[in-house]
Amino acid sequence: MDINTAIAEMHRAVTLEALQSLKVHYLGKNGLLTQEMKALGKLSPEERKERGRVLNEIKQALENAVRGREKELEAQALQSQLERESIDVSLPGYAFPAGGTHLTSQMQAELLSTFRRMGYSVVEGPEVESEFFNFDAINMPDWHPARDMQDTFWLKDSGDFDVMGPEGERVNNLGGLLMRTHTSPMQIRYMIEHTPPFKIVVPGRVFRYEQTDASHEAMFYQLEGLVVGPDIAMSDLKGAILELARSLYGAQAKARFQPTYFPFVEPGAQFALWWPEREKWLELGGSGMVHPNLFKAADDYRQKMGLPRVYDGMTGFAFGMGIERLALLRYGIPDIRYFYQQNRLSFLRQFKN
Ligand code: YSA
Repeated sequence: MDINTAIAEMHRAVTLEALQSLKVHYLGKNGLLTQEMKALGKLSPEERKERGRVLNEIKQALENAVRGREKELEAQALQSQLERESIDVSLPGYAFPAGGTHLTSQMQAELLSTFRRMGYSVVEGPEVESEFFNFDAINMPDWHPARDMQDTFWLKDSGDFDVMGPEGERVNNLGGLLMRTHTSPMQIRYMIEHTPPFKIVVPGRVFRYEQTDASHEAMFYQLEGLVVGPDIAMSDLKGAILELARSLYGAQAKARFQPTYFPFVEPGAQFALWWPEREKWLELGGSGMVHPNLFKAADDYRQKMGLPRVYDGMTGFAFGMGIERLALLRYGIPDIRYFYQQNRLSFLRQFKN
């Protein structure tokens, strides 16, 4: 074994693993130096003493060489790790995409805040509705031709639902289940559970089984309004819609009512708002004075549930409008299908708030 060769090899080791195997090769249990140490026993005492001293010096020198190289390699490893993991704080960061409020939600929030200012409460109702609330209770029994005006998604095999009274007796049959075709069923739901006077608006999704086109979606949002009290008149309805027009389009805005038919109001009127800036009328929805049959339906239901009748002598107005329709007209959007079906971010981002 040549000590100079051994030390030179150790200095040339480029990794800690290579150095470790050299250490084993020379100093390990069966290493070259260890073998020479073991051979000492065969020498005479004189020779053993001298050879032993030399071998110890060699051992010392090899161990020093291993330790020295180990330190160098460890320092190198640390250095390259630091270089690898260093962070350049001056590099530009990543911009994380932030979401925005959907155009329909923005429109809805604006409408709700207008009505809140006028003292209305905001309530919501179920999207899966019964035939009873969606049609029968609002004066559209199953023979009524007006049912055809709103093609319906029925829930498959939903069966009929019964409502039980306080004594466990069958109070009402709610018919089958469907996706509500408008927000009007909330008129009856609310009247059953509350005592007048009240003013509510009901925002929500509605569903119609119909061919989509530039102004018709199968799923869209409506805003329903209902005001009931002892002396509510048609002029109150006109005042509320005019206030809505002014809040959306400023002091010059106007509202227009034209007679039309909805089973749940008498008289009924469709309404439009005048947009002074563009000088045009925007047809927004339907409205009218609550039909006496709705008050009767609500009171009959209450009575069956053991609640007092509270709608005798009451009058009220109601209205319903399409929320997307308002946004379409306001921004001149050519097709309602941009809102949901195509999910096109380039469209939605134009209305980022
Ligand atoms: C009428 C009188 C009341 O006292 C209360 C409410 C109403 C509104 C009634 N419930 C209703 O749904 N009437 S409607 O079928 O004419 O729809 C109202 C508004 O919803 C429309 O004016 C339109 O703006 C919007 N709309 C209707 N079908 C639509 C639609 N928007 C998008 N896609 C469709 N398929």
